[in-house]
Amino acid sequence: MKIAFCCTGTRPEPWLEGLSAALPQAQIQVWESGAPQADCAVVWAPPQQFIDEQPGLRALFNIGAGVDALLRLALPPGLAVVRLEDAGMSVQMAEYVCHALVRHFREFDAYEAAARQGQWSFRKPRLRSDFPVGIMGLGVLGERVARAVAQFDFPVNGWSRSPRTLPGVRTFSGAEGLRDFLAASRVLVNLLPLTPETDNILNRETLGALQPGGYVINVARGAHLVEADLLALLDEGHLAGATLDVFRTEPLPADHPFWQHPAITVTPHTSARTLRDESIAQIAEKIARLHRGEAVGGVVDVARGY
Ligand code: NDP
Ligand code: OXD
Repeated sequence: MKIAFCCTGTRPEPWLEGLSAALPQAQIQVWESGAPQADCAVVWAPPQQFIDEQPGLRALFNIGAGVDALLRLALPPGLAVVRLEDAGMSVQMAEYVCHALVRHFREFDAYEAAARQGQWSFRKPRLRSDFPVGIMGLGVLGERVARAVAQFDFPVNGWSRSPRTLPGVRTFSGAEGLRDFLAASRVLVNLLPLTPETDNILNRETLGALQPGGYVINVARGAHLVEADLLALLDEGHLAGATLDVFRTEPLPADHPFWQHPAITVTPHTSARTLRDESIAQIAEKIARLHRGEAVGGVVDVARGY
């Protein structure tokens, strides 16, 4: 079995070492133009040239959960695209979202500022029933986040494409359920895949439909958010703030207004990192299954976009 490794921005050596240890019978090589044909590939944002020069590939194993960058390429029909399923990301996402939510709800920023002034001053406790949390996307990551948020006794709403049932979560689905989902939510967590249907989905209309004093936590993709609409709704006071981990342009340009905005917290696409050992174990297991002719999980529906 021949495996090509083509991951932009990733140091290949530890991946090759880990994959070789997990799949001792495989030949694994970093792809370069003119390399021999491989049976499958481990990829992150590969160039179109890689796809074009490797027509014999049966499967692409993406070292991330989101496949939007991969699906922008012209892929031959029949080439399976397999994404990471959790692989240690859901717990990271749960802690990131709970941290952002609790920091906002408990006004820890204000306490921190007061402490810097040497002030021992209490703030009036807020009711968690006044902060219903809406989670867009109830997949591998969204479901884990919904469960974690529910543990803190916040009311939790969830929105997905198809109807879902989750204990402790009020669920909504489809375009027809979106308006009611938003109206029932004050804190909005985005964990949708980026697809033609979800591009620009966080805009004036949808964010404006949140309860007053809304708070946005975007941990999915920058292209979900219409940045000017977020800024306008913050200026108008409809939204109270945002924690943003993903951006249309990454790294976020130095002169971008988000950096200095007092109500926006910026992190550098770090809410759930790809963990190498967990990812290698998952991908190696799937490659072995595929080689034995068995079914694997996480195969992307290319037409649907996730
Ligand atoms: P999944 O594919 O497991 O879940 C996607 C969820 O979104 C499903 O519940 C799906 O609905 C729902 N959904 C998709 N399209 C629509 C739509 N048009 N309307 C309503 N709901 C929709 O993905 P993951 O949970 O694994 O990952 C989600 C995203 O998180 C990734 O695509 C990636 O962009 C982002 N991500 C960000 C990271 C970061 O560090 N910032 C790290 C990892 C991922 P249904 O259940 O009906 O299929
Ligand atoms: C992912 C990511 O999709 O890191 O896995 O954003």
